[in-house]
Amino acid sequence: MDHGGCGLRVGVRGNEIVRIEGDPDGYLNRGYTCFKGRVSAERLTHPDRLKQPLKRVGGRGEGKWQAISWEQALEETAENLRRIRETYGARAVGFGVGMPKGLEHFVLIRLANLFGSPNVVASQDVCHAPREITGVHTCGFYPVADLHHPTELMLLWGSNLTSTHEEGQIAVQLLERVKGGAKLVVVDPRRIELAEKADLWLPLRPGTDPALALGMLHVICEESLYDKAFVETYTYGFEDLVRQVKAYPPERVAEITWVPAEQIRRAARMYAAAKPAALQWGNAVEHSVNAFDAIRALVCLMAVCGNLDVSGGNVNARDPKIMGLGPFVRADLIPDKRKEMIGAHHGIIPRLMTVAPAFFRQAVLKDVPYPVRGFYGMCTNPMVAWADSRRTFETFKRLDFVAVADLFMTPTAAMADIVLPVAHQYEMNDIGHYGLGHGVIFARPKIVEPPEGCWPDMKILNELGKRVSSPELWPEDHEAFLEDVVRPAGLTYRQFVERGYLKGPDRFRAYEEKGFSTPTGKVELRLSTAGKFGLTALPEFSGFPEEDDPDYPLLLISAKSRYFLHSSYRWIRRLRERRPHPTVEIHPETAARHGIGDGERVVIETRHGAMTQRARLTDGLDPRVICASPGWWFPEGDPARQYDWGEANVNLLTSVEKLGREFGTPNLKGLPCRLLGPRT
Ligand SMILES: Nc1nc2c(c(=O)[nH]1)N[C@H]1C(S)=C(S)[C@@H](COP(=O)(O)OP(=O)(O)OC[C@H]3O[C@@H](n4cnc5c(=O)[nH]c(N)nc54)[C@H](O)[C@@H]3O)O[C@H]1N2
Ligand SMILES: Nc1nc2c(c(=O)[nH]1)N[C@H]1C(S)=C(S)[C@@H](COP(=O)(O)OP(=O)(O)OC[C@H]3O[C@@H](n4cnc5c(=O)[nH]c(N)nc54)[C@H](O)[C@@H]3O)O[C@H]1N2
Ligand SMILES: [Mo]
Repeated sequence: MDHGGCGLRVGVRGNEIVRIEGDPDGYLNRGYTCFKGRVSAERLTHPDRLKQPLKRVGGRGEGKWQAISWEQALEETAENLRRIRETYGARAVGFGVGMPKGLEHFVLIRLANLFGSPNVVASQDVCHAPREITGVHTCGFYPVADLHHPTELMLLWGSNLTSTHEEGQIAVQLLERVKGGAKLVVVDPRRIELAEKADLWLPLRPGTDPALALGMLHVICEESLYDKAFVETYTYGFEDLVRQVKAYPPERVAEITWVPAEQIRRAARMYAAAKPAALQWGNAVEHSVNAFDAIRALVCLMAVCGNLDVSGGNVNARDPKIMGLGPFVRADLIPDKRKEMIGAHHGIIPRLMTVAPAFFRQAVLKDVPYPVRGFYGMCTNPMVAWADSRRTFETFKRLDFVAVADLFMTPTAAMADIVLPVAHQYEMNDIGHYGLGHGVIFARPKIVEPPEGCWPDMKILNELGKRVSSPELWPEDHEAFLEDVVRPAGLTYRQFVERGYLKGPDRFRAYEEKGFSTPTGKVELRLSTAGKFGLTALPEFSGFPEEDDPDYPLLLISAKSRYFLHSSYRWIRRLRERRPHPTVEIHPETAARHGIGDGERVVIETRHGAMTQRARLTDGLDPRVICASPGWWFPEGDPARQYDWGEANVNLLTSVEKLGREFGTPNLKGLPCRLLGPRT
């Protein structure tokens, strides 16, 4: 569930879930599950859960609703989408998704394709797409840290695994490797739990990841610590990379990153000496305009040390025999997508197939590159999740039509014309981890029946699809999608459920036979396609994400809470009890200078906006850095103010003025800020 992929054992009485625990046979979690997982059944029975479709009756965002039937909700949604298509063309509707949960993500892309719109709007600009696509351009695949085989060293880079377990990289597996003798090196501005256990912790200045990686490459090249045989045979542009990293001696990098030169040398030597080493990276490398450079530099690091596609290194996880993504989403029906999508106008990197929220909002607000007037969103809460929440608010005000499918009312659902109540993962048959590039899919069979008015997203999309595109392209029953995915494996969905999961074969060093799937057939330390695509050929550090600003002397970062998923679940009592208020981590010295005490409300301000959280004093970060909690709004707040997204939400402080060219990524971390407070 969520991002985890944890196998769960669920106790059921009647139609009620009474107990949840980790399944010892779970392929990824081996019995572990987080607290958020154990209390997840509270989502189903919560009194505020949406249970019937709603139609807006007051002004948009006023919080006045009328309950309507599913038939009416689907008809009105379809009618509005068709009307917009007739007036402005199919591309004038954006289909919004958030973090992928199950197969619904891909059914939505299919709906967009069949409707005729190239515009699937998603937070992939700040979530995995930079890592995946940069990986593909550099080495032909998405290099995932192999937590399943012995390794000598884990380099954990901007990834808070004990809280986030991102995409099924469950921390227990990493800890297993550490117990087995692997060294642990952590690169994170905060002394996270795993930093406490680490052999070496590099508390870098936020936003300087490319410089640190280049500094490590400098040491490895200078001291000749790289894997000569691999570099010789399987890389392209090594001499250029060596020349490039000459400009990043540890002493210079220390000034940029705040990490002492000796520690940079030590980390580089440790990583290079470990055979193999796995690099587990997180969101932090893609939460800045320099994402492409940071990730390129890290893939180069993996490559020159011979850690790509080896057991215990960073692997090319091979899919089991299941239906491919392209056929599933019917990519064939929209051949011009790449040229037509909003992002094309902004010159984004080839292979990025979603539209960055920053570009989507330009289309709605300024008609650039063409007008967009409709939005269908599910599994997403853009009002809080996208950088620059005020701009998002303006965008939702300007759209002609907005439909949102969710479990609960949210600030985004509050801005809709039609709200569609969905079934929870426990209330439908589904498949997890499809399309994530981890080489494994999980069965998520239905455990209990949903409330009568709640439909699985897949069913909603299937019924909507029949109304806005050729009905014969949609199955009669949405569960046919589940069968489609596993049919190539020779299984029915039921048989798949019996197995629990399907995994591709462990195969390493495929390059020895076939080379790498890049234009040169090698790992492209220098990108051979750089000229053609207007990309920089070699990784570089082109400056801080945002310039230093004497009026805003602190640097703001954020880190996800283990008790919530982004903006979700603040309405779940047992989670909220653990974290009743949004908090910002502040070093005691900094707090003292501002006269701020632990627990006091403080205003955090950047050039782009201000918001309020409560101080949590900790010496686990540099006095020049503060770390806020992302995703906050208040389910108990004022419906007419869309549940107070304007109070404590980090994305009031971010902006989309400056974007990374490759993915349209804004700066979410490393923002110059200041503290005003305490406030009563
Ligand atoms: N409980 C929980 N689990 C989640 C999620 C959730 O919201 N809640 N979200 C899921 C999703 S969609 C994702 S993408 C993953 C993300 O999982 P992670 O990648 O772990 O996400 P974050 O918490 O954003 O950031 C990780 C770490 O980056 C550090 N950091 C901040 N700035 C910098 C920097 O400039 N450089 C470096 N090197 N580090 C920095 C932070 O201190 C933090 O410890 O988690 C998934 N799992
Ligand atoms: N400043 C800042 N901004 C960030 C980040 C950050 O670290 N800092 N992280 C970024 C990242 S990595 C990501 S992935 C995005 C996340 O962005 P989103 O995915 O948009 O954020 P969520 O808050 O998880 O919103 C998910 C919504 O889906 C609903 N939901 C849950 N299950 C279902 C379901 O089965 N069906 C439907 N229809 N709805 C469901 C939940 O109730 C919730 O309202 O945010 C990004 N934004
Ligand atoms: Mo994410």
